[in-house]
Amino acid sequence: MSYDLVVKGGTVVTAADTFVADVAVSKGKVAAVGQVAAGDAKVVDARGQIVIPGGIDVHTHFDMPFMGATTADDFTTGSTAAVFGGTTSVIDFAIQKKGEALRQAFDTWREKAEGKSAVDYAFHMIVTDLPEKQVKEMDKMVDEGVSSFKLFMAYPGIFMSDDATIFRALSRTKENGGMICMHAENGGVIDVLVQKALAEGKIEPKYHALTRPMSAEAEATRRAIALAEMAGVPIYFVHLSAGDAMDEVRRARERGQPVFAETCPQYLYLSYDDYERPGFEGAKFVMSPPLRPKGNEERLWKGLVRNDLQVVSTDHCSFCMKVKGGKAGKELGKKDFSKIPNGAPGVETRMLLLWDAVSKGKITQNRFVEITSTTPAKLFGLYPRKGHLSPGADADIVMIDPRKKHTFELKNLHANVDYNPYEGKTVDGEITNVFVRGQHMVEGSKLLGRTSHGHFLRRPPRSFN
Ligand code: DUC
Ligand code: ZN
Ligand code: ZN
Repeated sequence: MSYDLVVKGGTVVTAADTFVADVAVSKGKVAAVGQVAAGDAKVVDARGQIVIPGGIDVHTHFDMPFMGATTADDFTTGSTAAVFGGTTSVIDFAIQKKGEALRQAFDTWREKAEGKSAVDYAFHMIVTDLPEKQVKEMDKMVDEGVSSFKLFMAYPGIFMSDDATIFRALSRTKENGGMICMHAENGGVIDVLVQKALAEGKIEPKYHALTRPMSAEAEATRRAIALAEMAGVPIYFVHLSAGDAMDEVRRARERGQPVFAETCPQYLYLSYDDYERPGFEGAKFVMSPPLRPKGNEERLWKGLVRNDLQVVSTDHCSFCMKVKGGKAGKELGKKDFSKIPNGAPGVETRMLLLWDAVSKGKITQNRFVEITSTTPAKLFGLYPRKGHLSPGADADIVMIDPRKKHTFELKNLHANVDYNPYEGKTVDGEITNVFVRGQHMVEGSKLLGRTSHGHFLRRPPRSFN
């Protein structure tokens, strides 16, 4: 058997096992895992390094218009940041404008991504408008490989759906095999709290967090779980931040309901205290849901260990602080926290932040692979093509040198954004090589592959109930 590439002698870590092996690649696919004769193949020495299936980030927003701004990263810069950070596939969000056909939103986002992504990409569809006559459009999207839909219980007037719309969408996924991804925060209550704070002259970034309490997330999570139960379908919670919301997920799972949830590194590593930074600094951390008080992160870590939470994604939604390239920044909200574009970067830092947790003994190596790659692939129809290193899988391979340390510095990161939430933080481990479908994309700090290498991934309907 002849191969194109052999990643030689590394410690292969999958969600299930850890073993020393070579990974042989032929025509972009894993051809063998074991001891192989490299022959004429290109050999990359992985001795002493960790070899894992490429990270899958199921929550990014590239080239997204939102709150009077547009995210700093388009598909080119966002996917370049992803691949340097050890993420080889992303699922981004196409957004349906009110009154628009879902198909139109899909076409718009395909155009934004086509030929401009270093990593493979798929889409969820953000549904903002779903009258009864449009419900069947969801089926067409599932047929096109967009088999998950995000709905919002927050952002009234922009994204928020009422319970009837949510129930309609959930019920339709029973017919078409789609999955609903839910942004669970009680938008009506939050709006009242925001208006009250502003009327009292409370305008600083920290009031973003103080007007979005944990119970607003827990209540919406509980309500969405009940709606999914009535519809008889699974549900997936995006960017779960609050321990109290996680408890709702845990209780539902203990009852046997198919409920899943992701959290994000910002909720594991940052806290409300970051809003108290001097001046307008707190705006860097304005995202929804907001960062929570110290102590909450320990509940989430426990939840990741116990499988109350199944995935860590990023919600990469990068806005610059200042105007850049004609795009407005977070300074839009200098005099009113409610006008700060919500979101923060994270796609490049996720894998190492989580590897650091392995090194510090918070999670095992296998759990690290499970929550960053294997389970995301399984829940969103990419498995076994993605999320695992076994013959027949795409050769999306990441090498981490566990003997090295890495310090996050804006000047070395690849996102097109003027700050980094983890600036100066040193973590254990360094990403040394990244391959996407066998193509050597990253070696150290060098980009070897093209930023047009990524393919659109059609995802099949859900295979579980
Ligand atoms: N949360 C954010 O922080 N940004 C984009 C949308 C969202 O739900
Ligand atoms: Zn959201
Ligand atoms: Zn998001």
